[in-house]
Amino acid sequence: MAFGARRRGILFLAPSAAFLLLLLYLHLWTDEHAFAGPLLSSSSGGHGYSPPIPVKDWQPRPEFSFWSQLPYHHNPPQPLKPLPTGKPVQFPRVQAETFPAEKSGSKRAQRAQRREKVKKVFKRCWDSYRKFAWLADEVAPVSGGPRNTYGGWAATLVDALDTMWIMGMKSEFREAVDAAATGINFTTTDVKDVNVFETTIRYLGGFLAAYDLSGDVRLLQKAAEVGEMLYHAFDTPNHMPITRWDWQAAARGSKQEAPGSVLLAEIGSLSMEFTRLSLLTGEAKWFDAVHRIAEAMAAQQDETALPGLWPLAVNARDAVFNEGNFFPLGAMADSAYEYLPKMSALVGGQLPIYRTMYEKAINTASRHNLFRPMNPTGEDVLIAGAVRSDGRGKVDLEPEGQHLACFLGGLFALGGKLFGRPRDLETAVGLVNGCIWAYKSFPSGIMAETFLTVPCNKSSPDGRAAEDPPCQWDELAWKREVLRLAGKETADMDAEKLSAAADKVIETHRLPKGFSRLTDKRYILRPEAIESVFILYRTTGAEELLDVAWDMFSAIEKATATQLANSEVTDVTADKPRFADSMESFWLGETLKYFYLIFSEPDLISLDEFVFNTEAHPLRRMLP
Ligand code: DMJ
Repeated sequence: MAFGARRRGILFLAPSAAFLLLLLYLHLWTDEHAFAGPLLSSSSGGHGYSPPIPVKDWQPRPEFSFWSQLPYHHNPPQPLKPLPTGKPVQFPRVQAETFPAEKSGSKRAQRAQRREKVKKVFKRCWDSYRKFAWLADEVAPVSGGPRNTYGGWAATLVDALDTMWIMGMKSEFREAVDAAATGINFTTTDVKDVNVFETTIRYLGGFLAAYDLSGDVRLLQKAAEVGEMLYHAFDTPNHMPITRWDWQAAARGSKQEAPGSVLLAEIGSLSMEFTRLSLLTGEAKWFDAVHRIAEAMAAQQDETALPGLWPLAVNARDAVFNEGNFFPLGAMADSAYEYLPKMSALVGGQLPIYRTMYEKAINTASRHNLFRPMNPTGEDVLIAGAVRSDGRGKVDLEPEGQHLACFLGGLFALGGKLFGRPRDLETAVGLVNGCIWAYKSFPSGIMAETFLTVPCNKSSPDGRAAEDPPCQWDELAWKREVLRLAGKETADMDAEKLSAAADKVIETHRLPKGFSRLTDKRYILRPEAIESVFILYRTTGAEELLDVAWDMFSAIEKATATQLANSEVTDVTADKPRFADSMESFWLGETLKYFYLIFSEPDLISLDEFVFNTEAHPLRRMLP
């Protein structure tokens, strides 16, 4: 593997700068661990980041070289698509100009205290992982054992690396990097099928971000090892990936073909990590692989049954992205949309198709998927639902809310800033308020995984223009919907009977007002709500969001803390929710990171320097 392109770039620098860089480079390379910590100016976190360091030609450690030596059935296409290494454009500023809370000493002190509490929770979980599940994917937070859920390559360790760096846990970080460098082996696994998307966002994204922050070349080496492995999932006749990949068959050298049905999110959100890996190594094959997917999506975006959006399931075998009638924005579709503006930010606007795709998608989603849920206090909030379209004008909204879909508020805020779309910023506020409303509606203070609501009539594209009819609470309409969804006949009932019958269902299922059915009552330590609150805070500076975040954190900690760590809970309507003995790696990789960052100085991981992948791993943006 040649990393030569980046090294040659040094020759064009002014001689003195080149000499300094050379010294630095030699220093790092001769250091046994090549740890670049001293390059960073802050002791408390990751301020004062240095640019990525050019990397010596990379050879895998002999014991990890399997994937880089395994022959392809279908050689990488020639010519490869050229890397976007031109001049980045100047995007508008993403972060707010001012953060009023920062002007008050007491508020700064309060957020610093809150941040320490978040760190304490992180540290407790990390210590348990270290003690009971070192190098396993997860620690079971109640029973305490190790658990392998993502290939057995230490998912929690890799997902948590950059969080530790950001939290200033440098010795834990070093220990984890030492362990990763020698102890994580992507040439072996016990699982049959590997999820290419999860491996990309957690492992590849985790290593790349930890490298972007620390400059430790061993992390880039691990990222390239993951990249070498994953590239074999693209070794198909049309170079489209196999997203649920028979790893064992591929390792035996079997021929493979991409499946006829894959999830949109799983094929559409590999782009940021593969592109960053290519940019950091100078090796174009990873970028080529994902940019082909983006070009196919762009070519078919206007020809779907809901032009602008892609159906939930697409055909990778024939590269068909426009057949299907179901168009959600949450589970299984989400990050395909998330990566469109983020790719644009990552490559400094050099690949216009990402912005074009984003704007088309968001226009359609605003018109058809977003709606105002009827709620007792008349709060002006938005929820992102799913849509079925027959392609001939019949478009039906499924008014389901999902914790996963809460990422959209942050996305609208980011896209609104990057591309100068002020109306999207208003929509972002509505969407974030929708998730806050849902959190506040449940007795535990935490929103359920999925639920149904009653939509208000909407007359404007995103259901919240000034001319929209007021969304008035109609208790009987809500109760009627509760009974309908519970499968009860209401035609012959008068209002009193209907109300009494509904009350029984409401009591049995502990339905908060405005929620017509709880389709999944769990909370699995997901990040999306705090993610969007964090992004909205960084983009607007609105200080009330700090208290919102603290209420969320306190509720989550109260409901999920176990003796060892934090656990998924089975029912957020319960007074004391039961533990499910699971702590996914995103709790340390995402959720606690966003909580920590919102209570940090606003320039720690500035959105004008970094862009988060969907697993909250901050990747360095190309800047002019
Ligand atoms: C994470 O792995 C990522 O955020 C992904 O995009 C969605 N699911 C989880 C967290 O909920």
